[in-house]
Amino acid sequence: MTREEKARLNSFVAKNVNLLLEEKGMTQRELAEKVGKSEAEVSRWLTGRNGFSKTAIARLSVALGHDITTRPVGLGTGGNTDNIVKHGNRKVALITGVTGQDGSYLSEFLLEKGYEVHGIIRRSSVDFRERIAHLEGRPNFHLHYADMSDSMSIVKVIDTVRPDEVYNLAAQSHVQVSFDSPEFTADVDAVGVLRVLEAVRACHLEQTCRIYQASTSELYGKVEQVPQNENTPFHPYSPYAVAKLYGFWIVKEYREAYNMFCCSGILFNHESERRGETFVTRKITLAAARIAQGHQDCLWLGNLSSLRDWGYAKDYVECMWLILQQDKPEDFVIATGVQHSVREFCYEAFKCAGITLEFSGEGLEEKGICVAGPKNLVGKTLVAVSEDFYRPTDVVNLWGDPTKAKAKLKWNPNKTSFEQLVELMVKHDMAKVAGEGAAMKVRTNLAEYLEKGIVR
Ligand code: NAP
Ligand code: G4F
Repeated sequence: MTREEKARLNSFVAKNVNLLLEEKGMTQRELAEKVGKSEAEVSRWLTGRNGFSKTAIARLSVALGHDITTRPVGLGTGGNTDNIVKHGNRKVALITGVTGQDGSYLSEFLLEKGYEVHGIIRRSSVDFRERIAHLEGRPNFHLHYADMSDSMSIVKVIDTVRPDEVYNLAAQSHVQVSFDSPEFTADVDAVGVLRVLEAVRACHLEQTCRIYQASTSELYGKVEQVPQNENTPFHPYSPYAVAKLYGFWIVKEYREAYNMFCCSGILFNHESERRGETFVTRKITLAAARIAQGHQDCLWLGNLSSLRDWGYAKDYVECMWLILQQDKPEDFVIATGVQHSVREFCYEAFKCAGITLEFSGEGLEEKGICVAGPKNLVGKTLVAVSEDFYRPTDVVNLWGDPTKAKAKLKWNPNKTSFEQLVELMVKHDMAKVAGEGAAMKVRTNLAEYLEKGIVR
């Protein structure tokens, strides 16, 4: 057997075992106990990191009551499997950035569709996987260590998983941080994309594997046209955007040069209860909740007049999938088509927390004062402006035109309105702050750090 044939057999057998586990509602731990192996060893088999010896195949077949070298027939697949189960087999997706906001929602979405989902995680001193903790241990959900700055690790994972679809979401995604760490941002957000494309080619998957690239409205930067669509010129306006521009063009280049099915979704800002706490929307909803519950005095922000087209992340991951299901590879703008300022987001969020704000003053002197709400807050300045949160160059007028996505992907950009988005985020954060109790001191310190500009 050639190396390639062996790899194919291993991946076939691993998929069978996964299908059977799900069908029987058996966990990896239970299977490990049945075959007398450690859970780690079983996990290595199931994720294709270890090949199957003849003995392993025999033991697993007995434990699962089926010859695992033949495809189980008529297995239930769970969830919506439209267009997914090919030849009785699951589609395999690899997600980079699986621990992030979008990665976690996309994992849920693809598992629901019947995919086998693999995610890349990177080593960190704190094991912070809060967003995907509820998915770990599921039979069709697997994690692999790799890093976007490490080509070999990416090649190894792609060779092991042999995905049908790659969703490249991993990035240093904070625009302001990209001014502090421009080289790291370029390495991960620009060259990282190239590494994924080359890894797919190195594993000879370029004609079968479809690739989604997480591109961004930041490409429009110092905008040259409003609203922005697929034909609007790019003018990147931060190290982050410049790196992402490379990602966009290298994807287009590989599509044309090697006929690969690789596409960019040019996504406008999308937020959720899982949004990182230093992006402006989440910083506001958390602060509104803390201020309403007496754990923070004032929220310090930067440019309140900046305009964004904010959507709900859970709605947006569907587009990533839809883009890869098209007949031909194309790039799409994904946005709501509705624009609001940071000031309006603040007003709405505090309103959801029971506080009415009135803004007065300009620039650094602008203040958001409580004019109605809890007695102890009325008359107080609850929102103020700090130079710390201004950027060397700021993108101030993002407004997307989702016409193409509506027509070709049949996607509804207005499933969740701006008001609903703010409300669901504030509701979540009101409950989070109320439940924090013992940890409140830590959170209060975070609020102080935010105020001092130590954490953006
Ligand atoms: P996010 O919450 O910041 O998640 C970023 C993910 O990338 C995390 O899983 C992170 O891992 C991972 N990552 C960062 N550096 C890595 C490295 N060197 N190796 C491996 N993984 C690495 O971002 P998001 O909001 O979900 O956004 C997903 C993607 O869409 C990003 O590429 C972002 O630039 C792009 N995008 C986002 C928006 C938006 O509004 N959310 C709009 C347009 C485009 P850790 O958990 O270990 O940090
Ligand atoms: O929430 P932001 O940090 O998001 P930004 O810069 O738009 O980037 C996000 O969306 C992009 C898509 O357009 C993604 F590509 C990117 O990965 C990320 O997810 O800032 C939004 C606006 C900016 O104009 C900023 O200057 O809010 C302004 N802002 C005002 N005060 C603030 C603050 N931003 C932050 N983070 N913190 C503030 O205190």
